Amino acid sequence: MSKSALVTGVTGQDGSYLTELLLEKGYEVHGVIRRASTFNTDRIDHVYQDPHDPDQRLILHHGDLSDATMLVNLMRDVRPDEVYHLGAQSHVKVSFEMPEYTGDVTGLGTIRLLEAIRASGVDTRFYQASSSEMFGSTPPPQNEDTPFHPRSPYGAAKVYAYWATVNYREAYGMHATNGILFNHESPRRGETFVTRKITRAVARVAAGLQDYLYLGNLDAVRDWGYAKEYVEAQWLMLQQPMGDDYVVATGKAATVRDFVVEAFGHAGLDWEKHVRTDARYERPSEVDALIGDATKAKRQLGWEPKTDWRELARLMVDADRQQLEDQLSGKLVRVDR
Ligand code: NDP
Ligand code: GDR
Repeated sequence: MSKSALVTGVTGQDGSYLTELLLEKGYEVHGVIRRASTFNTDRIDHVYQDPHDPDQRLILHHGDLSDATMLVNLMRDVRPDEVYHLGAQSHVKVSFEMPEYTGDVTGLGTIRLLEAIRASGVDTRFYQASSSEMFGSTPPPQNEDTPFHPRSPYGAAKVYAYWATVNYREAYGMHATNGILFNHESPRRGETFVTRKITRAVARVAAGLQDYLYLGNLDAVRDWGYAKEYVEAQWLMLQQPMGDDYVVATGKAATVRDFVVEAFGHAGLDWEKHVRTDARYERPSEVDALIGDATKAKRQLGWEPKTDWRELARLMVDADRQQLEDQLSGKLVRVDR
């Protein structure tokens, strides 16, 4: 019999790549989507079949991480073999503007889901989308033993969710796992995260539609990997006999400025003519440097990154240029890269 998985955050960057991977592996996938006044399923439309098709293997459910009753009902009805908890208010800068909401959804939302598993009595495996933001100001390299020192309401909420996951493993013997993922990007990355903001701007500048790109701190160091590869690590973690915690990263460092130089250079543009800084994009407290040590994931999961940040910058620029060209020529734009 084929396995079933429940994915929160199915409409997000990771949710869409993970859904593709699980469908390829023969899973029945249940995704939680938020009710919105506009369509919000762009990233998964290409794998969504006609809901009237009896062989449909991607089933979407309306829900929200703030609604505990709904989560219990869903868990009881679906009884998934695996739960991938990717849903969150995931933007660090926004978390300073909406700290309480971020704590509720990103922190408490995880406890609600863990309690829904317990309340429904379903025997399942649980993946928590933990983050390198939990390390905050603790200097690199960071691994599973590095102490947390979050620098934002988002980071603090993820630390809460991390420990909740560890606690449910210890208290109730749950197969519960934290994937501590470092920044991972793709052509499907949300448009307000720095890499995508840069590559979209490069496409528009190259097309003569925009002159300037405004950014905040150019000196921040990040370890950027390719999202499509990182969801494979998420799946591998839930195939292990026991729940555990794993860092997933490339181990390679670059500054925001380095990424800008690579992205503009790839389109034959001089970044210094087009990039300006604006303090509105700075955070009240910054995370200066994140560089991961994924030795444990390599050893225990057999997982290794393949795409480095330079290649990633180039593939994202190419995708944004193509998408803009399609838009300008009036072609239907589908996210199926
Ligand atoms: P995205 O921001 O692209 O996706 C977030 C998802 O969560 C979306 O599907 C969103 O729905 C959903 N969501 C937001 N609020 C709620 C809510 N109240 N109830 C239910 N669903 C909600 O994030 P990514 O795909 O990049 O990241 C996936 C997870 O991994 C997140 O938890 C993130 O914090 C974490 N993470 C991400 C890293 C990265 O570099 N990408 C690194 C480490 C951790 P909608 O589409 O309707 O907005
Ligand atoms: P981050 O990603 O905060 O690391 O969180 P983001 O791309 O937002 O910022 C990375 C770095 O770039 C600097 N920066 C800017 N950032 C944005 N968004 N916009 C700008 O204009 C800008 N200029 C400079 C930031 O200050 C920061 O140092 C991401 C999210 O996906 C989280 O959910 C995830 O947990 C972590 O990665 C790991």
